[in-house]
Amino acid sequence: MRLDIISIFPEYFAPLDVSLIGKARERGTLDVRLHQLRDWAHDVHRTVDDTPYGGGPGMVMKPEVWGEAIDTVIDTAIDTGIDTVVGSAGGPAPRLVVPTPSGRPFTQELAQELAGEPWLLFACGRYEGIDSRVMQEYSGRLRVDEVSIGDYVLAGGEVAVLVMVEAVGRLLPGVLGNAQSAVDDSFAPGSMRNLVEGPVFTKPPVWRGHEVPAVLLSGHHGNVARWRRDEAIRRTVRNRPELAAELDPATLDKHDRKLLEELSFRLQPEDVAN
Ligand code: 6GU
Repeated sequence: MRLDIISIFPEYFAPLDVSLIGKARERGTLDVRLHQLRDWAHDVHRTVDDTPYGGGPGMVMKPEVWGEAIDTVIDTAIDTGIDTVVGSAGGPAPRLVVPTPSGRPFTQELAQELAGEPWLLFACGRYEGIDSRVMQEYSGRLRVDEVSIGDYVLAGGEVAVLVMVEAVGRLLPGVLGNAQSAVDDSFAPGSMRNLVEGPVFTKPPVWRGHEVPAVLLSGHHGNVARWRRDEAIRRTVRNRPELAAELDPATLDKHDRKLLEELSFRLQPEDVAN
């Protein structure tokens, strides 16, 4: 997968040199290219922002600089060896991802979808954001997604892009040492869907008087699986009641229902078609 990132702070992405993502880059699974947005500003101060039309606080990123930057990156398509996506000029084109607190939520589902793309281009806004005509312009030529990583406001998109690149990168074939790790994830599709993961333990069996739950030492795989699911349900009810409310009754057995009852958790009545 090729990843281009345009930012006024490319040094924010130093963490991409280390750990799983760093290894994936060394192996060539990930081709990450960082770009300094100011390289496409033409005045002596390399200005990338201006005051907002209509007034208000803060500054807005100028469309011309972004346009030149994105065009230049798109035009490097020839050296990607990508032939699965086709841009308007007939060549390969990236999917454009614009981090913004007003975007669609970044979820494990979106991470999975992005992991299937051959080429992503992240455009990191700062200040009050990028002039909206930039997204309008490229929507005509590329798939464009404005994406938020949560309901809080960051000073810029850089950290959000680090989050997305790590979430997407670990899903690429061969990036995780253990392929099952991604299958077991909280929020991964499957039987544990909509449940967060329960607690985990390793040796020693007793630490500062705290014992590892006996069932995990029992070697009884069925009981272990049952216990893990119970703990996942307890945690989901306690920490993520809004997720628990979405549990599909068809995915719950008698034991699950009894546990939810003990936790005084009421399942939502099934939506009835009208
Ligand atoms: Cl993607 N960007 C910024 N600046 N703030 C955010 C965000 C993104 N997601 C949540 N807050």
